[in-house]
Amino acid sequence: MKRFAVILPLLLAACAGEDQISRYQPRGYLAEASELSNQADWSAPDVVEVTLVNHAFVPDELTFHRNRPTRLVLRNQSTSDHTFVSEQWFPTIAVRQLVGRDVTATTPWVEKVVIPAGETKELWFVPARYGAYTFECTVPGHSLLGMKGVVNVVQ
Ligand SMILES: [Cu+2]
Repeated sequence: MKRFAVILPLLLAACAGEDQISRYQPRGYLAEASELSNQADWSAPDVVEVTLVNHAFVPDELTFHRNRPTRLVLRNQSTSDHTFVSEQWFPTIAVRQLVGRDVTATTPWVEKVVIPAGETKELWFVPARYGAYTFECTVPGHSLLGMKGVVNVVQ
């Protein structure tokens, strides 16, 4: 038991990895992503803010409007790195850019967003498909501890 107490925090801190963004269309992803984000009016996007803590997204249910330019602000207020991933939903959005502390990546497709401890990332995108999708933190163990949620794309 003593050994677990030492190992568990190490496991939970590991494996956030790096952002996965792509200039090439990943399998199953929206083909017209570039066109959609280029045609969108970015002067007044919807802004949705989420706080990341150990181990939850607050709020854990997010609502976006189809075809509305959106800025998703992910604030990690915890002392560990976390990710924001939706295997079901990410293929259906057109990404404008991913903005971090010292990086702005402009690509139409994203597979994983990493939010380092204490930092904020912004995902600018246009939701292109209606539906309800799940998302989670992919650091091993975190979703089991409650770091998961639901995205709704509505009219
Ligand atoms: Cu996490």
